[in-house]
Amino acid sequence: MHQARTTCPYCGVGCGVMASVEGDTLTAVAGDSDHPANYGRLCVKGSALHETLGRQGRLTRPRVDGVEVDWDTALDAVATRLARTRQAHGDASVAAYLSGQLLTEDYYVANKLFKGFLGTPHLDTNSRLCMASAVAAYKRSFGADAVPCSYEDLEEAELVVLVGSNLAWNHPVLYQRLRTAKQRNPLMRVVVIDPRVTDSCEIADLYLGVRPGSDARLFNGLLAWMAAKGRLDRVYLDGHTQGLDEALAAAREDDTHIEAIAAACDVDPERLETFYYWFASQLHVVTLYSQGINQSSSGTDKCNAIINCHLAGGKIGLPGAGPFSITGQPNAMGGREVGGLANQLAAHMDYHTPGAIDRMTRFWTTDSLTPRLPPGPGHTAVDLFEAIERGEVRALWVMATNPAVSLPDANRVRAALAKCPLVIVSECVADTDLLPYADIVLPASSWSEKDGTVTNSERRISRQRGLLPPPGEARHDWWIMTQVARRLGYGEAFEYAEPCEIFDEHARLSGFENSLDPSLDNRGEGFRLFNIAGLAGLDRTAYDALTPIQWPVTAQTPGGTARLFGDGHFATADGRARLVAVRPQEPAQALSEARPLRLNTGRVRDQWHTMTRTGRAPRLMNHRAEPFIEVHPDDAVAFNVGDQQLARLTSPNGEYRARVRLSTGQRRGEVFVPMHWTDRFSGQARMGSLLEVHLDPLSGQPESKHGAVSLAALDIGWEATLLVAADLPSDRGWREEAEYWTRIPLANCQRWQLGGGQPGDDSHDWLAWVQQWLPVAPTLWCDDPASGRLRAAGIENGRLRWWLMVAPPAELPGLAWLDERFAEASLGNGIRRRLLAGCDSGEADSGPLVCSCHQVSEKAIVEAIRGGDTSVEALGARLACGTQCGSCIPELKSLLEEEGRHARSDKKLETEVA
Ligand SMILES: Nc1nc2c(c(=O)[nH]1)N[C@H]1C(S)=C(S)[C@@H](COP(=O)(O)OP(=O)(O)OC[C@H]3O[C@@H](n4cnc5c(=O)[nH]c(N)nc54)[C@H](O)[C@@H]3O)O[C@H]1N2
Ligand SMILES: Nc1nc2c(c(=O)[nH]1)N[C@H]1C(S)=C(S)[C@@H](COP(=O)(O)OP(=O)(O)OC[C@H]3O[C@@H](n4cnc5c(=O)[nH]c(N)nc54)[C@H](O)[C@@H]3O)O[C@H]1N2
Ligand code: SF4
Ligand SMILES: [Mo]
Repeated sequence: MHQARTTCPYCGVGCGVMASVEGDTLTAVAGDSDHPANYGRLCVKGSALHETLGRQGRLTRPRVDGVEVDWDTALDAVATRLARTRQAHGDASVAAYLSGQLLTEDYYVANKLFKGFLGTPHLDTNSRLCMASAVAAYKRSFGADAVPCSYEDLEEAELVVLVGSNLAWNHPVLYQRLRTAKQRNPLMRVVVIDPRVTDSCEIADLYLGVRPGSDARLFNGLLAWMAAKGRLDRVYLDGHTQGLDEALAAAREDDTHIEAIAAACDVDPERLETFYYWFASQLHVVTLYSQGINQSSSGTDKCNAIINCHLAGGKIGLPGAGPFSITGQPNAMGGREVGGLANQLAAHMDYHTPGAIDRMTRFWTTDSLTPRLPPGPGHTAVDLFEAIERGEVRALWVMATNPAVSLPDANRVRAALAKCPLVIVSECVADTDLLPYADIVLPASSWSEKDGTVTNSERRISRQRGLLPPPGEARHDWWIMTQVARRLGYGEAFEYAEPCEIFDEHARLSGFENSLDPSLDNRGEGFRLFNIAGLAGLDRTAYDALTPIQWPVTAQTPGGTARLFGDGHFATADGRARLVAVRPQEPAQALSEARPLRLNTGRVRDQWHTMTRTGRAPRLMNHRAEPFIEVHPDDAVAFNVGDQQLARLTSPNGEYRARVRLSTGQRRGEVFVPMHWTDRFSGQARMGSLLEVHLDPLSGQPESKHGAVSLAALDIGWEATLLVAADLPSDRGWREEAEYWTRIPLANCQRWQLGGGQPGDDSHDWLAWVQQWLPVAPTLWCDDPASGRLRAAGIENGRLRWWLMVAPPAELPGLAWLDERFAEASLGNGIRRRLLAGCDSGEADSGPLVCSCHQVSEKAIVEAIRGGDTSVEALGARLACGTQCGSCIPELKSLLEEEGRHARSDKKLETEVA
């Protein structure tokens, strides 16, 4: 066994991971205590990483037109078909759609191949759905796509504003760092701005539950307030910025009275002014923003409205200060560095950067090859799929993303993919919603096998290390592309033997004709802030030993750079930052009588995107086992849906079916749904099918947070839970028959949650039904015709093969016990007798899991609280919940509060009665 350092492949925090490897197996993970992103911590997703690995469910052989082939045949097919398409329809008829989950080395090769040698500008990335607005705003203000801050700034701030970010769930380790810093510094304040009460509110001193989409008005109001109260930093503004007057004039076009802004944002005026006062009176302020800001039809402006306030107060370039766009994917930043966005070239050069195309051409020229870069930017993600629909783009290579799920109006995207003459998909897992559209499927290596670098949210470059051999014939993404390049005649430009050679070229390009001295006087035309020339020339050993480092890394800053713009010089031609005039816009998607509810979409704590990884770890399925619709209780009454009932959301584009969760943290008139469920996991729970396309005109980022939908109960006659042994075929029959289905992988069986039939119709013959779909006849059953309830089980050769309960899932027994029975080689008589009850003691389901690390249920926690535990620490001491990764601490706190409230109102009742 040996231990190796690598980096977590999930979120942009970029935690260092210590992996234990035994032979070909990664047996355990722990936080790397030396890594400056996490200092030893991991969140629940990170600590379950080893449970998501294994050969099962992986793609292991290339496939062409549905037939498994060897690599030579597959690569020949890719090369010939790409060449044929270009010959018949021109360079711009081929395109690539990439992802912030590729390593920098993969990304670099893709960009070089498509833009440099295939000569097409159409290469974009899922970062368009994620970071594009933040990038566009940084460039407008700073002249470069540069995040000024470090994680330490969160700890050193006096005020941290979380706006449009649910940090507690989506960047949990950073949230833990912030939480700890706040405990150490009682003067630190945290403000959360989000239409939804999220777990991040746990540490909030002030919460502003804004009307969705109203953030630009709120920050414009702040700018005007600072000006009115004499809180502008005139010295900083005069010395280092431009554009204050225009920005202020734009902010003053709307009524700047606190009451007017508060009304527009639908928040309490006093609370709003408190926030303004806190922001204006502290110097050390970090505003951390994410998808609640970016994913908007005016996201770039919203980012700039935030940046304006920081520039106006001189709250930037200092410890504990700055506008901090937190990135989502592990390598969203790396993609930005190599030119993964269609409007960029590479190494932070744009098409319009003077001399850039020529510089790139010279840099990529070899003895016998001259690249042919396109003259201008290509289609951004959503436009790209429209160009496919129109038949202009006729060949698409997708790597490490799933546009059939994650793009808005995803059903239309699917239709475009179905029409596209050539779809190539590089993917790790065998079963995704995208693969049915692929003509050529290429099996890619995955985390723990891949070798390269990623850049996290604070510009820190870390190594992901290849520790295990890829399964079967899976290959690294960069290798696949170099093989295709060779077949197309570009071999000489792609002669990489290993990732360190690609990284070296990337590092050299960053310093190529780039002024090395980042002082103002020396900034020539070609100056780019992104510069890692100090990391050029690393050989294999040095590359393997690379420790995490923040760019820029140059001869002057060999140890990296924690904070940018400390000298007040920005990357614009005159060195000054720009304040931008922002005119607040409403969400582009209008509400109407037919679609009265605002649709908010986002993430849950234990799942990652389309669940291709996290869906493989049963313990991550318990926090939110089914897709859901979060609804305010008053709306539930108005729309006639009940807690835990099945319901549907509709828009003209699609329908979404899931279970209702009532939540007072939800504003009235708004619903929230998770982004994670696909057709692999549920019948109709893809949020992307509900959204219409509305793009930010500056960044091309779609508005994924402000859809419009209607809500209604799903009219059905029955609900059932079916557990099926993992090795039995999961027949599609019951999926097609059900009005609602969700598949939930457990350790030893698959759980199917089903709903169907007509209300009031109880004529279903369940024993016949089960025999229709499963090869094992019912062995035990008990039913209650009066209530329509039934429980049954199928046993074969002493082994439990399936278990069925027809009743609402609220009546489920704890499934852990039953799941274990599926692993038993022979069920004893005593156990058989208890099977229908589904448990040892006749206990009901222990409910959702709160602590995924120690598998502690909500029910156990509530019992402990009722038994006298009054703090997170006490609960931890008794049940161990919250003691490992800490991700569930906000939920523990809210359970403590909730129970405390109940106890108080019970007491009140008692006194009143007395
Ligand atoms: N567990 C988990 N973590 C993840 C991911 C994951 O899939 N799962 N994905 C990663 C990725 S790629 C990303 S991009 C990040 C995203 O991280 P976040 O941006 O934190 O994630 P979201 O849940 O999409 O949205 C954040 C919040 O924006 C709020 N919001 C919606 N509309 C508005 C608005 O008009 N104004 C304001 N102020 N807020 C609004 C939502 O209610 C939500 O709470 O997470 C990363 N981390
Ligand atoms: N409505 C709505 N839509 C959204 C969002 C939202 O908040 N609301 N968020 C948006 C955001 S911020 C993001 S980042 C996207 C995410 O959405 P996607 O990128 O579509 O989701 P993933 O599930 O991460 O897709 C990654 C795929 O690549 C595969 N993969 C993983 N690693 C590798 C690799 O190394 N090589 C290859 N070849 N394949 C690999 C995985 O198995 C998986 O199928 O969704 C966006 N869409
Ligand atoms: S916070 Fe969690 S998901 Fe994000 S990098 Fe760290 S361990 Fe991975
Ligand atoms: Mo993202």
